[in-house]
Formats: sequence, C-alpha cells, structure tokens
Amino acid sequence: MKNKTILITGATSGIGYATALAFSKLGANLILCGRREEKLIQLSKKVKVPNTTLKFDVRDNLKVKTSINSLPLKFKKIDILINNAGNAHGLDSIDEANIDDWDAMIDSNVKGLMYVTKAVIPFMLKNKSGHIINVGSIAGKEVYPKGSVYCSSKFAVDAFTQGLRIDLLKYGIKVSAINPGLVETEFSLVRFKGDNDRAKKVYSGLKPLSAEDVAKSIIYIANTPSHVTIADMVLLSSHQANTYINIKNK
Ligand code: NDP
Ligand code: 8X3
Repeated sequence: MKNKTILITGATSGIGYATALAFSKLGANLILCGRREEKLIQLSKKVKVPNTTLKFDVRDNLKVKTSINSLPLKFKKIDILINNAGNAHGLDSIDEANIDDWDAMIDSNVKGLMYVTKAVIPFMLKNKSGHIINVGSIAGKEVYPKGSVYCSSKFAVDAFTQGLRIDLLKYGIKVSAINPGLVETEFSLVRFKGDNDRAKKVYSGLKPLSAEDVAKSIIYIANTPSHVTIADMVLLSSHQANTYINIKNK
C-alpha cells in the first residue's frame, strides 16, 4: 500500500477509524474524513504516515465537492475510496418512527455515500484506475423488524454498488462492498441516541465483530490482484447466523 492514497469517510470512530489505522500500518497515505474535527486531529497525529483531514458532513453535497476538490496536489491521486460514513437512527416500527431519523439515515447512508462517490470519481478517471469499497450491512441483505428505513438505506447501498460496478467497468475502476453483521462500535450508541445501557445490551451475551475484524477484511478486499474483484462480502460474527438468529436466541 506504499504510495497509495486512501480516502476514508467516517474515520473518526469505529470501522472507519480501525480501517485508517490498518492502512497506516501498510504505509498508505490517508485522507481522513468526518464531522468531529478534534477526533480527526487526534487520528491524524496517531497515524505515522502522510495524511490530511477533511471535515464535512456527507449530507452537504456542496461541502463534499469543495472539500474533495480542495485536496492538496499530493493527495489528489485517490487510489481507494472507503465509503464508510453512516449510522442507524432509532429502532422503531414504521407507524411510530420519527421522520427526522429517516431523513438522517437516507441522507447520510444513501445520498451522502453517492455524493462522495460522485466527487471522487473524476480523480479516479484521470488515473484510469481506482477501487471503491462501500460499507453496506447485513441490513442490506435482510430486513428486520423496526429496521425498515435503516435496511432500506443499506439495500440502496447494495443496489448503488452493483450499478457502480457496471458503469465503472469500462474505466478499470473496481467496486466492492463489505456487509458486516453486528460490530461493536459507537453504532448502537448513535442508534439509541446516547442510551449507553441499551447500546451495550445489543452486544452482551455474544461476541460481536470488532471494528478491527472489519478493517482486516477491507484490507483483504483492497489487496487483491488487479484482475480480481471481491464484489460482495458478508462478514458475520460466528455467534450470529443472520439478522434474527444469534447465539442468544437460537
Ligand atoms: P460509528 O458510529 O462508530 O461510526 C460512524 C462514522 O460515520 C463516524 O466516524 C461518523 O463520524 C461518520 N458519520 C456518520 N454520519 C455522518 C455524516 N452525516 N457525515 C459525515 N460522517 C458521518 O459506527 P460504525 O463504525 O459501526 O459504522 C460505520 C459504517 O458501518 C456505517 O455505514 C454503518 O452503517 C456500517 N455498519 C455498521 C455495523 C455495526 O454493527 N456497527 C454493521 C454493518 C454496517 P462523525 O460523527 O465524526 O461525522
Ligand atoms: C448494522 C448491523 O444488524 O444492527 O448495520 O443492522 S444491524
């Protein structure tokens, strides 16, 4: 990964943060993106490789475009884009759910991922190479109760990934998706709006994936030879069979 430049969205926490550290160990140059500036600065100091930070909300298309276009010249050859930023907001049945939560999920997980992709593609076209790795979810493969809009957002990521692979084939740009099951990160804390006890319960009584487990698989996907594309990977904890069945309720 030496001399490769990796742009990672959602690098301030969880999977994005672990992925940034994993790529830094391989000597890659990093473009670290997120909204929490202090976390970006901390990570920027921690990774001992050339890096730059971009603070933007993926929902703001203008800010996404201007931030990515303003990258210093030495970071403009983007080899790999990790579209990771996203979250779930709430766990409610459709009749009871809050529309603001729906907007947050669709705007970040779907439209935000599309905005970042659209902004990065011109740099990859210039180089006639590149690799886009989208972080989907098991929730993009199966719908579970009270998760309809989060699942919709991840089904959309799955469809967008497939479409990207078709449209970018002629340019030699690879497109992959990784779809993890339960991963212990800030994800549930965000979903349950800071309710730590509720968040902890999601992961108690089983061994979930760690962010580092997902990062290792992302590195594996990124490291395949140029003639090999891992199109779609579903990654589960061995304590989870699907979104319904896990070691706690088998
Ligand atoms: P975290 O909450 O730990 O991390 C989410 C990251 O996304 C943060 O860095 C956050 O940064 C960033 N982010 C969220 N919304 C925005 C936004 N609007 N604009 C810019 N950045 C944003 O969760 P995970 O690491 O678990 O989640 C990462 C991805 O993995 C998500 O797409 C999630 O859906 C997916 N996933 C998670 C699973 C899990 O069980 N944890 C399983 C399957 C998929 P900041 O707040 O600084 O902007
Ligand atoms: C996160 C995994 O099953 O909580 O995408 O939706 S799940």
